[in-house]
Amino acid sequence: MMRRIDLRGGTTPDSGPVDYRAAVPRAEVDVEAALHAVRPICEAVRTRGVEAIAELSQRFDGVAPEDIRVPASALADALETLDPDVRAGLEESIRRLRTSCEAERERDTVTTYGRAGGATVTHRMVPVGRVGLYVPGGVAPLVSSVVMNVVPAQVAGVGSIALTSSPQKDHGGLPHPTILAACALLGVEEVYAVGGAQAIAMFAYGAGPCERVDLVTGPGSIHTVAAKRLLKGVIGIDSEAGPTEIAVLADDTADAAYVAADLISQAEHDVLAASVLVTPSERLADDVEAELEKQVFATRHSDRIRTALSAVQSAIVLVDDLEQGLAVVDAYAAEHLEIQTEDAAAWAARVRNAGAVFVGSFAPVSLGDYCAGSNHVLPTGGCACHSSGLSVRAFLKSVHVVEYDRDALGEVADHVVALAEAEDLPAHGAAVRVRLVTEPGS
Ligand code: HSO
Ligand code: ZN
Repeated sequence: MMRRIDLRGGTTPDSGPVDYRAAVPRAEVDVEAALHAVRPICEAVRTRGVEAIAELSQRFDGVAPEDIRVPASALADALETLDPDVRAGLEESIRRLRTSCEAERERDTVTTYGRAGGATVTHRMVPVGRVGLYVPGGVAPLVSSVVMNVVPAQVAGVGSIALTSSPQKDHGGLPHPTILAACALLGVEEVYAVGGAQAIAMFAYGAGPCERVDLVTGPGSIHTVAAKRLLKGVIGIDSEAGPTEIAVLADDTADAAYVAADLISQAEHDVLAASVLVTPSERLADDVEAELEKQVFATRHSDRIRTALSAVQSAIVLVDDLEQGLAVVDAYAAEHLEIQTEDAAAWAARVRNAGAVFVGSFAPVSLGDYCAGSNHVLPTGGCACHSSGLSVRAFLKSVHVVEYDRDALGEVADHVVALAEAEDLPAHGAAVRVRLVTEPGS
């Protein structure tokens, strides 16, 4: 079902560095074409607000609610009728994520300078004022994404949180009731029934009852990704989240049934999802193939999964050893990386590029999708080499606060003047000198 890429024997001492990133291709995601499509949508929302949103919702979702703001009664009703097992799962997910977010929240830092300590620079951490959170509601209502977006924003101390998800025809033009219930559980009261690029534009420009936001986060379709890219600058955005990816680095000690189950779990999301196994063990590769056949046959979304696993972005990559395997997965920079090897923790400690690393046999990606305590909004498409998953930090910014007294300023004055002269900006130096030529108040 999965094609094989054989990289064995590819690293002789003088063959030079191998471009492993190119060796494992990714799905073709044409953001340029999507940019072209979303430009007029964003412009329509900017100029015509809710009227344009209604037309677009009708066109793309087949339904346009009378009012884009979800009424409080609908949130309360959704929580009331929520399946108790789902409620218990959400509560555990919230509890675990909140605990790790609280531990992670950065504190202010204060650095002191000067012989008498009369100078300080403080990095004061300030939450973003207002955020717009996007939760996909299309193919599957990703209720867990409500938790993953809201909890870090709340722990950061964001004062104003709005959330949006596409209107559902089957639910009277409201977002999926489980999504509404999760909002109610988390105390999010400002919820909109708007999806796609028009939702991102609504957040960026404001429309009807929705005031503009400072920052938009959350995963979404290619159209929401394109809209975020287009409107970056008008709003801040988190890293782009495209089709989901799992890479597994495994050796002979791995259980083929576990590896296959995990490759399947992420392929379940999307025909564009990528599942990649990197292993030095041909025996494991064969066993995983056999397990895939068995397990895919028995699962509900087997068509979608089979398509994703046999597509160009999924592969079993054979390597000489785990050292080469590590180089491959590091170059690939997967959204999710599982290490199922002997000494898994030691290999995991050497990984530099991955959205999240899952260590050993009992930490599958689907644990992280819901209840590990980590966040599942993670960089895809190789962006893990420069970006991080969603966290409290995404909702905080720092303000640098500079406090110097006269003596402390005097200690550094000559340096400021010299640097200002070097830039031919003497007035900069003068603004320091003027404070030091005479005693204060004389
Ligand atoms: N694996 C997805 C998140 C998700 N899975 C939500 C299930 N629900 C991207 O990290
Ligand atoms: Zn998932």
